[in-house]
Amino acid sequence: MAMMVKPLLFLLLCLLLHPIAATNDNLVPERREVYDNGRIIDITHRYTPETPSGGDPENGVGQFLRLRDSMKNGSICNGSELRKLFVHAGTHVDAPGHMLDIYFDAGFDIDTLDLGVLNGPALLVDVPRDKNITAEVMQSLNIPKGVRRVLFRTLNTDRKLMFKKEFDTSFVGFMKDGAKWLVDNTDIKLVGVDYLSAAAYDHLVPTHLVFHEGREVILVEGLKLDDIQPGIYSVHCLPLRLVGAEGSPIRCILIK
Ligand SMILES: *C1O[C@H](CO)[C@@H](O)[C@H](O)[C@H]1NC(C)=O
Ligand SMILES: *[C@@H]1O[C@H](CO)[C@@H](O)[C@H](O)[C@H]1NC(C)=O
Ligand SMILES: *[C@@H]1O[C@H](CO)[C@@H](O)[C@H](O)[C@H]1NC(C)=O
Repeated sequence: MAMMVKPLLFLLLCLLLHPIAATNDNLVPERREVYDNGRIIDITHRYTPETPSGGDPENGVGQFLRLRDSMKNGSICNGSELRKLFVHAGTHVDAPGHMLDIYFDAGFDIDTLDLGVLNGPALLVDVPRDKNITAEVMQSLNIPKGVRRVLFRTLNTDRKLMFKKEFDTSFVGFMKDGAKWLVDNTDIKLVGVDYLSAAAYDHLVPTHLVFHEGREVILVEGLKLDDIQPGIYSVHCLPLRLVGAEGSPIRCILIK
């Protein structure tokens, strides 16, 4: 017994005296989906070379990160650079200029998005799995007036489309009449969806136009909504302040 205690004490002493050595023994970073015992849920997908992108349909975003300065090569620090990241890849947000050139030219870029809309109480709902989001589907969801932020979970989540690097055009999204119904009949200003586009592929442009025309609705796309109970949360989304860009990667979390 005593023979075991001594080395243990020694080890403990070493750990106390050499905090850096101590952390070096345990160099396995933790990657999490939830924080603080589940109170904070990360609804952002990781950005990796395999992250799907409508701009690079076959191959995902590819090698968008590069180690420009490397300590292994004598630099005083490691320094990575972002090289080529389509701003509508992975979890991202659209600005009104995405499909309305007049708004692009006028400067309605990511930096002008209302953080008040991107942050606040939000409802996570399940959409019937056998349809795209039409006016009829929107009506059937019975989203109460006054609800300003809704995250729509669809078949895309079940199909794990965001985990596949190839862009899949058969994803579920809003049909033009669904978007119009939402704009005309609800108070929803933040529309969150679980694939790269809020608009179904067949209605890509007309649906985006309906959403973006009024410059009030913000589309957050490519959210990670797996394994979360439907209901009310507090959503917090922060895009990068990309001046001149009509899209941006965005970090979104839900708080219970
Ligand atoms: C960056 O720096 C750390 C510390 O020296 C080193 O362990 C790591 O391997 C470096 N990364 C690369 C890719 O050079
Ligand atoms: C270090 O430099 C060599 C030679 O220029 C290069 O081949 C290698 O990729 C560099 N490594 C890193 C991590 O930058
Ligand atoms: C939704 O629309 C897309 C075309 O935009 C289609 O490929 C897909 O099958 C539709 N999904 C459902 C569930 O109806």
